[in-house]
This record gives sequence, C-alpha cells and structure tokens, in this order.
Amino acid sequence: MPATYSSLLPLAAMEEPGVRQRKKIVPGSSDGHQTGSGAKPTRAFPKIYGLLLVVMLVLTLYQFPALVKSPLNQLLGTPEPTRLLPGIPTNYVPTFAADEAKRDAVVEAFKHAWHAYERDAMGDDEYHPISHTGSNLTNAGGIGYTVADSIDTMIIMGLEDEYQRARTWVADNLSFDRDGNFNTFEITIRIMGGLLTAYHLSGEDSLFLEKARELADRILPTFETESGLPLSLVNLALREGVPDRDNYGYVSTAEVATLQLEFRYLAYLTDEDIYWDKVENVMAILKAVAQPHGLATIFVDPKLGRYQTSPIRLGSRGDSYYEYLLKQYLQTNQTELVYRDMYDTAMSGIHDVLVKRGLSTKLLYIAELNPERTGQGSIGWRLVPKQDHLVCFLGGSLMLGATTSGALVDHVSIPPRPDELTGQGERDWLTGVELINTCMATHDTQTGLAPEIAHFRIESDGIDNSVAPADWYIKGARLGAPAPFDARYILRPETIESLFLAFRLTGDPKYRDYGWAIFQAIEKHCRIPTGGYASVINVDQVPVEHEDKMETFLLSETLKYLYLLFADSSVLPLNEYVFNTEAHPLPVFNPTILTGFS
Ligand code: DMJ
Repeated sequence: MPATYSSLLPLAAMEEPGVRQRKKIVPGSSDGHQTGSGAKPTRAFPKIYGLLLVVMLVLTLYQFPALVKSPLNQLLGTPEPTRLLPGIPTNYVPTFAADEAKRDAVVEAFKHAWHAYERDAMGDDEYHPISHTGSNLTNAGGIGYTVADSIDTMIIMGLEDEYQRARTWVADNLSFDRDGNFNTFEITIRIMGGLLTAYHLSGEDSLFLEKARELADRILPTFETESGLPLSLVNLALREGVPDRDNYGYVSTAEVATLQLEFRYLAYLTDEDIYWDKVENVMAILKAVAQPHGLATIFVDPKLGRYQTSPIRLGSRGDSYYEYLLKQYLQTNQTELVYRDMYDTAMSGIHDVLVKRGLSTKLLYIAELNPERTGQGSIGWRLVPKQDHLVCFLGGSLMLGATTSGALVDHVSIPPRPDELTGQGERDWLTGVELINTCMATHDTQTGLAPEIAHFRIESDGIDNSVAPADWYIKGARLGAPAPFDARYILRPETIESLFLAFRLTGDPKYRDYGWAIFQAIEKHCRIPTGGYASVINVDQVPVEHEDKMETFLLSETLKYLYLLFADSSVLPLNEYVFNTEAHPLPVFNPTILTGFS
C-alpha cells in the first residue's frame, strides 16, 4: 500500500479546513458581494485607516500603472500603446465572422456520427461503429451516456429534428434506477453536465432540470465518507457510494475536484444549498492539505481527507483539478477569490517544477513527477519527460486564465496587450501559446493525428538519434511490433479545445487552420463509411487500424469545439459561459451564497 503523501512532503499540520458559517448574500447587506447603496458603516472610521488606504492606493498604482493608464489616456486623448505580446503576428486583422463552409462540414460530421448511433444503438451508453452495435456501462442497463452528452451540441448546431428525437428519448426512456456501479465523476461531467446545459439552452425545458436533479440526488450519498471527499463509484439504484477496490479505495484528485461546476449550477437553479456545500467542502479539504507549490498528487484518501503519495501530473487523474480551479472562479463572475488564489499558486508551481523544454527545437512541455523510494527508505521525486494528450487542454486554459485571473483591466483587448496583464498573466499567456505549438507538433505523424502519450527527449535517455526523432517520440513504437497503448488516437478533444480558446482570445486565423488540419485528419482516418467514427490504434501507421469504439466525447467535445472554432464569435461568448470539462457550456452567474472557506 502506498505511503501517505504527508510522509513525503512536509505538509501543513492537518487542521480543520477554515470553514466559516455559511451566509446567504442579501442584496444590500454589508458583507455580501453586492453591497447596496443603503449599507451604512456601523462604527467610526479612524483617520489612521484613511491614511493607510491612501498609502496603499499609491503603492498599488505604482506597481500596476495600467490601472490608471487607459482611463488617463482616454481622458487626455493620448493614443493607446500598441505593443503586442511576443508570438502574436503584427499584421493580422481580428476576424470573428463564421467560416461557414468549414463550420457546416463539422455539422455534417456530427450528423454522420449521431445518425449511425441512432440507427444502431439509440439509448445505449456507448457506440461501436464497426460492428454497428451499442453497449452499456454496466449490466444494469443504460443511463443515457451518449444521448445526454450529445443533446446540447444538437441545440448549438441548430439540429432541430435530431434534438427533438433525443428529447423524446430522454422523456420516455431515460432511467437512473440502475443497480450497477457507475463512475461518480464521469456521470456528473457527461450526463449531469449535458442535462444542465440542455436545460439552459433549450429555454429552460424543465424535463432536463428534473433529470439532472434526480441524478444529483442519487450521487449525493457518495459524499458520505469520513472526510467528505466523494467515493469513485456510485450504485444509482441503491443510492450508495462504492469504494474503488482497484485503487485501495483512493479517489483521483481530478475526479473529486471536477464535480463543482455542475453541482454549483444545480444549487443556483434549485436554491438547494446541499448541492453547493458538498462540492465546496471538497475544495476546502483540498486547500487545507495543499502543498505550498499548489501541485496535487493524483490520488486522495477519502477516509483521511489527504493526498496520497502518487504521481503529480497534468494528465490523467490530475488534469481537470487545475482546469476547475480557474473555472470555479469564472463561473461565479470572478467573485470567489479563493479559487483564483489556488489557481495562481498552482500555475506558479507548474512553471517552477513541471515546465520543461525538449532537446532539439526546445518545444515546451509539461513533465510529470513520479515518487520513488530512495535507498534510505525515504521518497524522492523523479521527473518523467512524458506528456499525455490530455495535457493539451492547458494551453487554452492558461490563455483564458491570463485574460481573467491575470488581467489588470476588466476587459482585455483581443489579443491582450502586455500592459493589460500582470506578470503572471503575461507568463501564463506565453506558456499557453507555446504549449499549443507543442501539441500541434505532436500531430506530426503519418496520420496527422496526435498520440495518446508523447515522450520528450532528454540528455540522459541514451536513445540513439537514428531510432527516435530528436524532440519527441512514441515510447515502445517499433517497426513490425504491435503498436503500444501510447500510439492511439481515441478522438480526444483537448488540442482542439485549446485552439478554440486561442482563436477567441487572439482572432489569429492560424488557430482555425490548425483545427481544420486536425478535422481533415479525423475525416480521413477515423470516419467509418457506413456511419460513425472510430479510434485509431496507431497514429503512425497508414492505412490505419481501428478500434471499434466511438467515445461519447467526440459528440460532446471534439465536434462541438470544432464547430465553435469556425462559428462566429457571438456564439457562446467566453465572458458569459464557462465550459465544463466535457464541453457543456454553463452560464456564468452571480453567487447567492458566500464562499464557505478561505
Ligand atoms: C473528457 O471526458 C473530459 O474532457 C475529461 O476531463 C478528460 N478526458 C475526456 C476527453 O479526453
């Protein structure tokens, strides 16, 4: 059994998370975010405080001159400086009109996938396009995994007929009364997230909210653990949390910390605090046991409420922990500063420890840390130069974070100017741009598709340059040998997600070009002529071999982000929506309760 995380890094003493008495915000109350004009101070304001305030103001303006620069320039008619961030071409014209031909080609692809599923497997959880069959996650029957994950894409793409048929299926057939063990995280992000967005985008069709709420109520018992961290699995019929025996009962950090957008939006819609409190408590616990560098190991112990010794990575089991730090801050209109602090700390930790460069062309990548026992019985950390495809979400996320958490002004320009960003914002922006370039470089394969995992060359790897390329390679790939697991492309969306964000934040057409190239590679190598799309077993082998599976995130994420990349930028604007980790857009709202921890 692995040692505890606390045995390896000096943890802050395990104390009760700083949970404060929860207060509803009453408009006009002096402790809410929306203080009304009628709020009166209750005691005199000593002069010394006034003096301190002036000194602080002067110091702040000295440090962040951009706070006054723009208004001053406007007043004096001084032209704004036009300095651009490095990496942004000086000659591009921001254009946000739709590229209709490409956008419509993506809609056609969605129909090709959905119609095949509808024909062969309607209502089944997953689809196998080569055998033309469907399958369910458990033997207890389907829970609408594919349907719920796809509905909002139909609404966004304007596919009225498909939407009506899917809605009818939800109304007549969707049941969560299934006596099987389902993954808490997956059904939250795919099904609950899908239903909540369908509710919002359908003009508040109550069918979707009722179903989302029913699912949430069946999931709630997973939070009844000693710590309050939810269990990995849930029996939906019995309404019972089930520990994951495969991982000693530990839970992935990403899984416990990627339920928050969905449960918080449900709490907002229903005015039921329980949904909010359960997921916020998870964040309070994780903050209380966090390391100063803000990096999280990929497993937590739901009994003890602390991190377990396990790898630190931005790939599987770690990724969306970081994604949701930023997105929780954005979801509630940038009012919950504790999430911004956690996000900023984590991004600095990533830069200090995990950001590395390849040997030859110095491609920037995000490495992993693996714990290892040393001779003396203590534990050390080994840097592993490996990057999951999943990490490619981080490029766009860093750019989005730079323009929000890292912004000095309310609305940054498109693209942002350096004087609109904090030092951290500028650093994150540049890393985001570079990481997207690296993710694009990993598409330099025979198929033009990126592998599941890329390894980067380091001095000490002892690999002969004639055997592996100078920058990155697919580990275990050898001529004539069976393709390693790392060589697959399973229709993942992360690079495309980043391209969509980068395009919206810069207007640089190269991001559309990149997206179009990936889309064409998917069309060429993953499209099954009889309908549907399938995963590819080896991105470096043409003609390809397929795996008989179409992941639901092709419909919810990959094709949705491609559509949005080519749609005009008024569709789902980034300042009004926050996308859950499965690409279900949820509206930004002003919270009606105060954050319960700090
Ligand atoms: C999706 O289910 C989600 O994006 C999740 O956060 C991670 N991976 C898949 C897609 O790759």
